[in-house]
Amino acid sequence: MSLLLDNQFKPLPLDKSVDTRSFLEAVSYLPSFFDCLGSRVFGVIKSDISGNITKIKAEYVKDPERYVTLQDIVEAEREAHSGQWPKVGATLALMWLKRGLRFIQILLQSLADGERDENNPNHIRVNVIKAYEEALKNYHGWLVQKIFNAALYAAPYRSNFLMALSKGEEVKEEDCLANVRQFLVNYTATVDAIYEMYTNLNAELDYTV
Ligand code: 0SG
Repeated sequence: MSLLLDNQFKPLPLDKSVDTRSFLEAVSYLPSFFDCLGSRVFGVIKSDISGNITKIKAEYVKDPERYVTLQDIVEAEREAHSGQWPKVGATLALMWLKRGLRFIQILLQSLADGERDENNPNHIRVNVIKAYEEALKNYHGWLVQKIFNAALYAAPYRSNFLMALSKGEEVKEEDCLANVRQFLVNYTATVDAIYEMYTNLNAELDYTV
């Protein structure tokens, strides 16, 4: 079975609101995926993403009936912390988490679209660099960009990466990519909806770390 299809994101309703409980359930499977990527450099990324998820969940469990959608949490924090918002609590955690989710989206889409380095067809560096430049690079200063370069050299081979997505089973590349495409439908809609919400609420920040 496919790791991605086992943990699909839910379709969005017409108003494109993101249900907090379903979202937290879907993203909770992401951190463990980093364990099968091999290198210790992925530990840094895993703990960053896990920290974001923990912060959002901590806010949600305070009042699940009030925080039905992610927007409910962000708006409640805007009211409660008007001086610091949006650089606060779950709003900040979701701002960063959505960038990591966008990175994953662009990486998977690029693989599904068959983009590759013809001289190194079993490498995924071109796909990773594309995802990094579009989703994260603008928010990283030189030190974090150096961490990215280290992570890039630890990137798994395409065949191993696709096998990890298939939970270690030998699956035909075309079948695995078909699963990736199916996973991306709801996943992309969810990530787009979160970005749109940050734009509409004027909650996006562009500082670098
Ligand atoms: C398959 C090959 C993959 C290669 C992967 C390369 C990926 C890029 C690697 C970049 C390395 C990133 C290391 C971490 C960087 C972090 O500093 C930044 C900023 O982190 C935020 O800083 C925190 O996330 C915030 O936490 S919070 O929950 O408490 O709110 C907060 O601390 C904030 C600073 O706050 S402030 O001082 O402003 O108040 N994190 C990122 O850039 C996100 C990195 C996500 C990478 C996703 C990669 C996915 C790879 C998937 C592979 C399938």
